[in-house]
Amino acid sequence: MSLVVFPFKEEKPEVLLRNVRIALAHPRVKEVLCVGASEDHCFRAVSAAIPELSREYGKRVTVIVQERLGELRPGKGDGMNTGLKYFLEETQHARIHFYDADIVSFSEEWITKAEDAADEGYQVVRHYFPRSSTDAMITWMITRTGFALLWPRSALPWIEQPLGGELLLTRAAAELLLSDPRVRRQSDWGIDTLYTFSMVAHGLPIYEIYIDAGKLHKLYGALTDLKTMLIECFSAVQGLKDEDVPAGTVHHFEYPGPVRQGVKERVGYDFERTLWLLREKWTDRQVELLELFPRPVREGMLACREYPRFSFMDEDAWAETYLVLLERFDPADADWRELLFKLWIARVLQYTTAVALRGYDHALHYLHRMVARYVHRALLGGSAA
Ligand SMILES: Nc1nc2c(ncn2[C@@H]2O[C@H](COP(=O)(O)OP(=O)(O)OP(=O)(O)O)[C@@H](O)[C@H]2O)c(=O)[nH]1
Ligand SMILES: [Mg+2]
Repeated sequence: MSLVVFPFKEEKPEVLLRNVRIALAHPRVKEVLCVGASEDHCFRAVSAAIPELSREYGKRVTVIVQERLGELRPGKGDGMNTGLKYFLEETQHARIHFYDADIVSFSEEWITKAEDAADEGYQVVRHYFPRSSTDAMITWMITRTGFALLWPRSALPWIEQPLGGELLLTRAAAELLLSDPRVRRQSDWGIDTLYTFSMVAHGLPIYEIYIDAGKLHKLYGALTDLKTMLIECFSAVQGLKDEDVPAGTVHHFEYPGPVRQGVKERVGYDFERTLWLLREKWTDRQVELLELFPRPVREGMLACREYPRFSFMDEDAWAETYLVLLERFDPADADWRELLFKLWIARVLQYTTAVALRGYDHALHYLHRMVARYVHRALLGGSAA
């Protein structure tokens, strides 16, 4: 039997409660836990609804505030780790599922598919979804790029959606993750990176299941939200750069189905607003930091102060930029944070205009090949043709 956990922060209670009901109705689910960032409006609404839900389904439903377990900004990481800790210390269930609370396309199928794969003996089951070619720019340009450059022989670069928050763990896998100090300290947005890293570093067999319906959820608000996420996701990779990851993890994935037109046509971000971020918030210190980067990157970025530029930030320029960032980036320094944000924006805009504009199929093929070329580069130097 399984526990389903929803970490949440300021979500719409009706969306979360709908998802709680779907989980409670599933025959494999014995208990549902909601872990709130604080006692916010959503927390109070869910707490009030629990006694009735519990009666209706005859199953235990609990809502708790996350514990302070980590060392970085208290965020989603503390939420997920609180869920893991509850699972291991307060229950005897065999498996734990995590799902984001804001998903409006959640269904029984998500739980069933994960349980089926776990029945086959996989210790970790991860959900992955069709995404538009301009979505997931942190995943592709930060996480998968970093995994390929740093651990080219491991399974890490090949995980489809390493930042996905939808996954199943067996009890043994949960124990390994929570006892990994690198996981426990990661209280912020870096938690997804750390779960993925730790499961591969521990050699756990992984199955990625494909959810055709897609993950429809709350859209990004201000770009500042994304900025924090970007910085925390990059810092998470950077903090691991000297760690070893063995090759040889069992990693299987379900072949994706045809992608619906709506997903293919979705534009992931506001191009015009993003363009102007390249011109903003420059300081003398950022200009100085640019000295550390290869000439085309330095000169291109300097020119952005006058007029947004990005065509210089192609795949190879980004790899070289990324390697400098891995050595020198300082998350405690506001100028470094702003510079990382702008460098990444240049990369995303270059990719959008040079690749994504050519169409969905071309773009997705490109992104997968890009990761493969980074793996090749890390193993053999230079870039593969
Ligand atoms: N407990 C807890 N949950 C959080 C916190 N921050 C975010 N969450 C939840 O984590 C889940 C993912 O957060 P989102 O803001 O939806 O992240 P996203 O931008 O959709 O990320 P992707 O799904 O990877 O695209 C949601 O259920 C949030 O409510 C936090 O500080 N504590
Ligand atoms: Mg979301």
